[in-house]
Amino acid sequence: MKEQKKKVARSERKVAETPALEFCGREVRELGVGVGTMLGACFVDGRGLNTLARHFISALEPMASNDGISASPTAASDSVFNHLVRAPEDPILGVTVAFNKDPSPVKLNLGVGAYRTEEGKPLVLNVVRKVEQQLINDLSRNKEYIPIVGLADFNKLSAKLIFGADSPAIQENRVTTVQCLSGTGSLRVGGEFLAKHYHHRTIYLPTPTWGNHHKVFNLAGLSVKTYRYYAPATRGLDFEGLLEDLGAAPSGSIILLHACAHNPTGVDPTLEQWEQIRQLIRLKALLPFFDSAYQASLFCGFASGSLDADAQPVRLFVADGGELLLAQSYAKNLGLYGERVGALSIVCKSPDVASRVESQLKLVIRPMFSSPPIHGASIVAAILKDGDLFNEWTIELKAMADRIISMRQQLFDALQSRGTPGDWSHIIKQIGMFTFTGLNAEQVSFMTNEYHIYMTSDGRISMAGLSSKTVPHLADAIHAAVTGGA
Ligand code: PGU
Repeated sequence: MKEQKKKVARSERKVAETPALEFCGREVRELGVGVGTMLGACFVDGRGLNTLARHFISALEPMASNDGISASPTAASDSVFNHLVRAPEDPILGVTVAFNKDPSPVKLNLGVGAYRTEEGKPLVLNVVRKVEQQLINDLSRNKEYIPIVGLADFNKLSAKLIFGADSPAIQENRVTTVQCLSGTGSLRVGGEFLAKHYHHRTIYLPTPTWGNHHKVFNLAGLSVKTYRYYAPATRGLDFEGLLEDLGAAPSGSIILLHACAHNPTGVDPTLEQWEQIRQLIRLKALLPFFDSAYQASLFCGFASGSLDADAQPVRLFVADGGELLLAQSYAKNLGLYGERVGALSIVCKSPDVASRVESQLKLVIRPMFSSPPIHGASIVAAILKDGDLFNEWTIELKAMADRIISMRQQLFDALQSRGTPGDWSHIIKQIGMFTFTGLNAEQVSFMTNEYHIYMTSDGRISMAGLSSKTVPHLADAIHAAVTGGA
């Protein structure tokens, strides 16, 4: 016992003498012995305790065996990140990186889906500028943290925008809406919520789809599978393939659906096809997860020109009383790309379930970004709340949409007039911001190298990045690419 006390004293001295940042092997080992002995001293001779002490020492062994370890960063000859390989650029956002590096005066960025004016400049909507001014002038506003779920007004109004003011689900308090970081953040929060709380962890994505979907849902903890969507031969919807694949998905699977203006193909089901999809999904108890990044009818080219028209597929699913998730983005329709404004809504069977779902969504959001930003959501809430501002918004939306539609026509005409081989009618048939041209990766890289035209390698071009001035240049490039230039 005496000897044990001496040992304890010795090792305590040793610990005290050990300079905190110089745990070379021996000190670490002795620290282990010391702690083990201390434990032994407290509980007298237990054999289990010797084992515990040995265990403690062996846990420290790998650290101790490397006598060269030093916590001093200056002493390390190599970076601790030296093993990292360079990651590839993002397939979409990386197009802008490459574009920015190109000094050519004729360069054209048709990669990212972001609206540009006829002069090729980014656009801040007048209604947004106006509301921002009002917000700045209102000295009663502050920059306090907002609740974990975001601004209450923003959430309510966002749900109304997509589900309709008279939506039974809203009236019955069966919808929970939480403000998230734009469309991407809303998808991610929804994905993590499902991975944690839903009994089936497989999500089916259309082929093709927005490339980030795969990464978002994988990292959220879901396993990702695909269903057929696009038929390259017809440049249309592979409706048979879609029904077959959804029909074969195990009951309970999550199905990602683009609410409108499918990215990248610009091909949407008709309302009748949507109704068939809905019936199948409900019959098989699949769980729909809508991605609504382009709600602005006008982008989608509906003749009605009403925001409600784009929401019709979603509303079909809400009307049947079933459950669903929906991620909403204000990046494109309000031009708030960098403000990162969006929302996740979950339509539930009852108000009680909706409120429990919301309580769990808070537990997903809190450790992810704690609470969302205030500025962009305040802009959206102000516009959605006020009839006049709302009308101003729809007028500006119409101007953006008209420009995109006119670009489609101009590009189509330019290819016709050059006699470019092939059927290019899909340019005017597809809807939304993008044309899925059918150009292959080789043709795309030819157009980039020879014509300084930047686009994603799948042949998608953002029509919103074109202008009357740049259409001829693009048409020349496509013509050269398909007539053997590439
Ligand atoms: N869902 C779809 C279908 C999208 O196309 C996009 C944006 C998002 C969600 C996410 O948008 P948020 O900005 O997070 O609201 N896709 C664009 C923008 C660039 C990108 O890849 O993020 C695109 O060009 O495909």
